Amino acid sequence: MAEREPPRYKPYDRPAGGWGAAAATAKVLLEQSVVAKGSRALLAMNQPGGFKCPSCAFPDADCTRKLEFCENGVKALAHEATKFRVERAFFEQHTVSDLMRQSDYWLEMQGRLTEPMRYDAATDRYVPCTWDEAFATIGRHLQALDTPHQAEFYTSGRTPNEAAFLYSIFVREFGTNNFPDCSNMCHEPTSRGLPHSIGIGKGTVVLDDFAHAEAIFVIGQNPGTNAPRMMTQLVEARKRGVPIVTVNPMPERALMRFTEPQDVVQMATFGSTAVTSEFVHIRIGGDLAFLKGMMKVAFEREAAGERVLDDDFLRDHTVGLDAVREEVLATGWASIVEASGIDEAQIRRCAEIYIRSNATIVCYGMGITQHQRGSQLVQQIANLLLLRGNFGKPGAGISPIRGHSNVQGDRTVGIDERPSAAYLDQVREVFGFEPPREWGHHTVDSVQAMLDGTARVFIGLGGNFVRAIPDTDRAYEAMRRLDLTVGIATKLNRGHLVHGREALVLPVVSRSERIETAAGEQFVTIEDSMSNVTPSRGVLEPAGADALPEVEIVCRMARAALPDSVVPWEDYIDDYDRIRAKIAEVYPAIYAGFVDKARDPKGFHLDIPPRRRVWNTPAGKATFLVLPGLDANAPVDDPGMLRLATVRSHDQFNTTIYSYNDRYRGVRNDRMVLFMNEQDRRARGLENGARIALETIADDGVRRRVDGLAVIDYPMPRGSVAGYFPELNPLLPLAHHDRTSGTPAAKSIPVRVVA
Ligand SMILES: Nc1nc2c(c(=O)[nH]1)N[C@H]1C(S)=C(S)[C@@H](COP(=O)(O)OP(=O)(O)OC[C@H]3O[C@@H](n4cnc5c(=O)[nH]c(N)nc54)[C@H](O)[C@@H]3O)O[C@H]1N2
Ligand SMILES: Nc1nc2c(c(=O)[nH]1)N[C@H]1C(S)=C(S)[C@@H](COP(=O)(O)OP(=O)(O)OC[C@H]3O[C@@H](n4cnc5c(=O)[nH]c(N)nc54)[C@H](O)[C@@H]3O)O[C@H]1N2
Ligand SMILES: [Mo]
Repeated sequence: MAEREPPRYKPYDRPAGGWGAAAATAKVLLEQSVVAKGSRALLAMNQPGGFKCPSCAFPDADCTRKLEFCENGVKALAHEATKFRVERAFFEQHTVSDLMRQSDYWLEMQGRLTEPMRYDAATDRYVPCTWDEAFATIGRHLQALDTPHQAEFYTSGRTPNEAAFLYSIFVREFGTNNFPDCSNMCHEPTSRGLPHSIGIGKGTVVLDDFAHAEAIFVIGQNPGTNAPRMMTQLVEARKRGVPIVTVNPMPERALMRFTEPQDVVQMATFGSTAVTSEFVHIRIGGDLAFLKGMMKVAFEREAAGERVLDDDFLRDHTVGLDAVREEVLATGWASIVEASGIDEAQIRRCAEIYIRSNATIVCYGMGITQHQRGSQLVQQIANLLLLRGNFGKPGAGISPIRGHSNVQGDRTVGIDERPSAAYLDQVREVFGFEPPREWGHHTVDSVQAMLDGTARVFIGLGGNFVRAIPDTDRAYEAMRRLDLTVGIATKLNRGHLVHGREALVLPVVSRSERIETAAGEQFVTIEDSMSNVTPSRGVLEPAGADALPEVEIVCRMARAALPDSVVPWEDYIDDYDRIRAKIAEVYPAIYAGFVDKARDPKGFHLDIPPRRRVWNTPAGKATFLVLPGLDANAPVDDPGMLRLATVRSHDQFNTTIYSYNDRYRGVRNDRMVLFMNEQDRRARGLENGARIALETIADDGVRRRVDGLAVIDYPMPRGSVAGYFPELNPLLPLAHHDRTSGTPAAKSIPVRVVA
């Protein structure tokens, strides 16, 4: 592995996308030595009959586009299709303690896992084991627990519907609803907050709506990096003259200027599109105030006799407007301006854009959800959209942009720690066992259970739990006290090195690879961020002859843990249609006819009732919610306090680090970076580029500190700073989360600089 060059920081002033993206695409295929194989696979990615991109959850365009992938999709694929392998010889060479000293990047670059391994304490190494041994170990530990609630069953969002559904049935038959999952750290405020407003915890927009929108708001989201295919929608809208309002403490490059790699003329002429027409430079956590300000403008103008609200819609379809109007009008402008950091004139301009538009889409990401009032922020977006009837008409709606390619699907098919009674009744009906009724653990609860010592087994169906969760240092200690940890994965990661007394690492067949069973070739299904369910069929040979599909691993775990199970687990291993038939039985309202529908290469859309103006709320109507106050986080009384947002670089997928560069933010060869406003830096007497330490401000007696961060001048609002996830997770206290959903408030950590 090449030595790392010295870091460089230099503002990036060219458009995002374009030739830079094309070059990065070629580079990663070369690095992973998969130019031919990768290119072949790319022709099948997001194409009818092919497989779904393993990167983000943004839907594909219709099937007319020739190539349907982006720079970061290629990175995800290249890293999956890599020619490098982590085999038994690798583990012979490295003890787990040695591996612990390597970086996340280095671990990722070692390649694909190929055979099941178990931890051997005597040599501090992973050693090969058979699949039978692995399942027997899991069965033995699960059966030995005093109660099923001592086990935590994590899911990450790359797992397809079929495996996630069976996992949820297995765990419920086993007797617990402990389903921590990546969604608990991500769009849980959408899942938990939005149902109170519109009766469903999913977005209401489909891709085609972007072609009919008259205004688009992009709040707390960095699509140029994290959902690059969405740039096509934004660029096309902008070319039609649709105003695009971006609300972000960081002026993300792709949202400012973007060259469409698919646009031959733009590429040839080095042209680009100015994507954002109105940039709102919000302070971290200022969105509640900003949204309230826009609503205030609308209410003021309504009071002055202007017809700015959709009165018919409000009368026929909503409740609760009066109380919201009263609360918003009672909030003073000075406090709104102070809390958002945005002047009144700009808030009025944004409100004008909103009021003029007859069809508005609001897209949002982690900049909204990862605050202590994340669910309320989502509800405030719904409040704003309701004012002008922006549900159930073309070109309008709320559009949470989900993260993992199947995170929404996993939720839909049962990965839910707080299942409804109706759903549990249905499971009993279809499978013939009595599922547990008490709520289980979400991610934060499960970490707490490990800290308290009540959890004893952790099983991770994908993901990299220890790196994704808050309070890294304490979490490491807690994980090490467990009896058994199991990582079901494509790649070696830190989660396999921070392990329990016994530990297993089990390799899976990945998204881009063929699944062959005794019944022939199988495919899986994926639900994207806009509720389209599509088949995904891998085309490459599996990386390891000994890897198993996730479905088979789940079935065999279930059999090992539940020898007397009433569920015919063996039936599902070979024939995935049988699983889809069961999904259809458990969810008849949305999944009726699934077995046949799944064969349509273009997929199908799951019903979203608000699109029909049907509201499954207690009132039977869309519901305005009063959200008092202005800050998205609890106040902190400390004059030196900075709010820290932990964000993704352009070269990572969550805990997977592709390189140390962050092209659009002008950073090379460094991830230990703190983006800071120049005046905040000077006020602390620091040089640009100086290495400092950050400490969390918290009153729980735990000291949280990260050293060696380079302070970089960056156009951040005063008092707001940003750095990278997962390096900064040691600063994030477990207790600092959204009250409604338990989502860690990773965008608003109160910190101070220490010398
Ligand atoms: N290439 C790539 N693609 C990915 C991922 C990846 O890591 N790499 N991760 C996937 C996953 S799981 C997810 S959830 C998504 C995440 O996609 P995003 O939601 O785009 O994620 P982040 O990079 O965490 O941050 C989003 C933005 O929020 C802004 N922000 C921070 N604080 C605030 C605030 O208080 N208010 C506002 N308005 N904005 C704020 C940040 O400046 C940043 O631009 O992407 C998915 N796609
Ligand atoms: N501070 C801070 N913390 C955060 C966030 C943040 O913004 N800031 N974001 C949060 C968010 S939005 C999320 S979604 C979580 C992400 O948390 P996770 O989903 O747990 O993390 P990933 O890094 O996506 O998981 C990567 C690992 O998944 C495995 N993998 C990849 N593909 C497959 C597959 O097809 N099958 C299986 N079984 N395994 C596979 C590989 O071994 C890889 O190492 O992190 C959260 N944590
Ligand atoms: Mo996510």
